[in-house]
Amino acid sequence: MDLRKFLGQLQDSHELRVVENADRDLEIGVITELCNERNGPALLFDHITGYPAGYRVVSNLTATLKRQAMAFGLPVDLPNVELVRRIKDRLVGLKPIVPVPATAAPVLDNVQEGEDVDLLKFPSPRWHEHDGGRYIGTADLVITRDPVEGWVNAGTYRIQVHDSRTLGLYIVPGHHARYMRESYWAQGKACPVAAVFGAHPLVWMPAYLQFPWGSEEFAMAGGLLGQPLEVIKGEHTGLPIPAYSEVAIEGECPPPEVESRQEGPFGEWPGYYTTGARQEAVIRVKRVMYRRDPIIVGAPPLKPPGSAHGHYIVHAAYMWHELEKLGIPGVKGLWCNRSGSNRYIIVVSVQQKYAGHARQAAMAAMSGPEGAFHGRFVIVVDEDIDPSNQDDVLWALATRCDPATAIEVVTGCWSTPLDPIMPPEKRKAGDLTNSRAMLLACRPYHWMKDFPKVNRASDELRAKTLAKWKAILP
Ligand SMILES: Cc1cc2nc3c(=O)[nH]c(=O)nc-3n(C[C@H](O)[C@H](O)[C@H](O)COP(=O)(O)O)c2cc1C
Ligand SMILES: [Mn+2]
Repeated sequence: MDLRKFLGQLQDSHELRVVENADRDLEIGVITELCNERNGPALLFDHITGYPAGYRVVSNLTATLKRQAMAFGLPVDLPNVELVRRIKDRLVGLKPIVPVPATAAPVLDNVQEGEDVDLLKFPSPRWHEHDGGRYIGTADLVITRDPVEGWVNAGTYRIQVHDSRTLGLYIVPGHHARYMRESYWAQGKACPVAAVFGAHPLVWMPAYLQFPWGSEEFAMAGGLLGQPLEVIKGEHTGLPIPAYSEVAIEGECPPPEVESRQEGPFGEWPGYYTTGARQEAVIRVKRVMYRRDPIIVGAPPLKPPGSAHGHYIVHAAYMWHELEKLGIPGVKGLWCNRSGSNRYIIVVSVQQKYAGHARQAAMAAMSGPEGAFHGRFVIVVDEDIDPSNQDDVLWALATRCDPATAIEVVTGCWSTPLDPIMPPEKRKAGDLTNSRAMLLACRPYHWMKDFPKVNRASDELRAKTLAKWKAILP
């Protein structure tokens, strides 16, 4: 599946703007941020200062609900939670389809090996002012094979450009490639790696979803696309590489004692520079492949509620899917609040069917791979609350959540070094956990029937009044 086809669709719908003569140092990043705040179109940067025409960067690709719906081929005017539901339904029925060898491979338009590799020819942006370098990989796919079990993972982990043949790779604890890499290192070997910078949104998507250990993201991409992903076999690594990738590399990640470099600082998804600059492992690049006029897809983290890729919509769908898989009944909606950095504030609406149901939903929402990864608050609301409506959710919290009895805290949960509120001494001790709060902002089940009625006019009365008094209503 081809990113360029999607860009064509965006263009036809006036959802793509070409920007010329921007500088890869900060200008692309800040234009992306400003345009994102204004709910603007996707941005295709061309004629980037100091780079040949055709060496492009695209950002804000699926930043809005509309463009996210377009990526899935869904109607573009669905209400928030309905869009999430439709995406969730795709994930529920997802059948993995294994990749097939490609019949055509545009990624091989240009190939350079060894000394001829020059990663500096790509206009990798320095996205934010205090970033320590330029990042070619923000919306990337990092491909590795488990040396013990043999399956292939694809995950999105940020990649910095150190020099013409060296990249920095940052993977947080708990992510799959980190364990694969450590297995190679334990044998004293370098870990073979391929990476892709620029793919169709549905090819990329599984790489940032928390599929369980052992589940191959490329097969999931095939399921999402409804057809097998076409791949080539990497000459150096034997790893599968999507044939329509815009830019791809192959190389190896040596043990950190052999080589590591300073990575970061980088403006991260919670909206801070938390991890600062550290020594991290590198990728020594052996081969670079790219299409004619390559397009790097960029998804820089933006201070919430900014979201350059709108992936909070897909996270919500996946978390809802996890609740269904666990058999939690009555889930009417799920939303990842944008100000909550996509995953710090998860809101689940539930039609309560039995005592303890709301609490069960809250615990389940924190327990699947997607919901468990670095969260903070889970708020459960009743079915009359739209979880995507912040005012409604805050009203429910204000009026249906008794702090003494309906807030529960769990400690020792899966977090990451990116957590801005992790105390320095805890971080130093290597205790990279955080706590979670469950807020049951729903009517207590055992006296639900006696809970005061809501004083908003009924839908019938509103409709009747509207019809009669339309003229006086603003
Ligand atoms: C735009 C974007 C950037 C990300 N950057 C990183 C990163 O730098 N390091 C990391 O470990 N996870 C990062 N993630 C999260 C992982 O991609 C995500 O948790 C994924 O499920 C990991 O794949 P895995 O489960 O196969 O390890 C990023 C996600 C997105 C959407
Ligand atoms: Mn994985």
